[in-house]
Amino acid sequence: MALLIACSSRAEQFAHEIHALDPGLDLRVAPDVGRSEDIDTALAWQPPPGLLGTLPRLKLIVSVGAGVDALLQDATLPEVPLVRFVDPDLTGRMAEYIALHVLYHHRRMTEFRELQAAKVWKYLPEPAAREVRVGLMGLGVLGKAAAGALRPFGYRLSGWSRTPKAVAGVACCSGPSALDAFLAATDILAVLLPLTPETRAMLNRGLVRRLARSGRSALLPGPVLINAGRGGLQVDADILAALDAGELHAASLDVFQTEPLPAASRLWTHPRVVVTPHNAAESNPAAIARYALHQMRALQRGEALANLVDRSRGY
Ligand code: NDP
Ligand code: OXD
Repeated sequence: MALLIACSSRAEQFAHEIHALDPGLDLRVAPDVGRSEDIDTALAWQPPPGLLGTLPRLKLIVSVGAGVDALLQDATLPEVPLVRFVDPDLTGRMAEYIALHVLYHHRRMTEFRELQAAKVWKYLPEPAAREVRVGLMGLGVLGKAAAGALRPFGYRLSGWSRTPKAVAGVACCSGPSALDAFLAATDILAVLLPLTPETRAMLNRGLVRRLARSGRSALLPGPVLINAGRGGLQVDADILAALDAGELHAASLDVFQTEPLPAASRLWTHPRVVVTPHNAAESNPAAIARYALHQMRALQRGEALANLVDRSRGY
């Protein structure tokens, strides 16, 4: 029984960590697959297309990412159980990222940075956190953790998901019919949705126009978008057009339609955009190693697998 690491980056790091935990394990690193019949588990992140489909005894795929959209795009991906990465280290990092960027925009840091560059000493009105409406798109593992990180500040939290949810301190709603009301009551939109056929290109100009622009939080100059889900959720050109038209005040984007973000993209230089390199919540190699071995052993003992992906839903 062998474990194959099929990852486009950090494969040697994962191998090092797994070997440290289980030196006796038959561990292979793609492209050195060896006898393909030996492999029952694959740890995967952007594996070479088609590779996993050539493993005749593969029984489990462990995704290095929490999001599995890229894996599911491979039509040759074997129909074996696929588990995604869910881990307190990753969850904590994402909660930090969302809290950091909500605070950044609530406290009008975009404008303070501009004022600093111009050496202008100027006060700007800032609403209290209790007046700012933060809408979380996606109330899964990461959306709930983000809510937990934001709650102590007193923000008015709401959340939108596919199916009904109950999250302490969050006004929850679900499904397409609830989306308009959710957006209309959102000043800062934080997106933690998976990329699926239903969610692709959702963050477009039409959606931005449905965000709140007035009311108790009119002290904020306009709506803000934070996207740490997937780049395919957003239409980069629409975000830029909405920013230029003043329909969107600012954005923090960790993910992009094309990654790395091409040098020619105006998102790099737009004064109201914060760009981060898809690092909102990186998977920690030691945690990945523990997780992959835990899932592999559960499989071998015939135990239930945690965090199974529902392929029909796409997440
Ligand atoms: P989960 O599967 O736990 O949660 C996904 C949430 O999205 C659920 O609440 C789900 O609804 C909701 N959802 C899915 N489809 C729809 C839809 N059509 N309409 C409304 N809501 C929908 O995922 P995680 O929270 O663990 O991760 C979310 C995403 O974050 C990942 O898929 C990945 O793309 C991204 N990510 C990004 C990282 C980064 O560094 N930028 C790092 C890690 C993850 P329901 O609860 O009803 O199922
Ligand atoms: C993930 C990611 O899905 O890092 O875990 O994007």
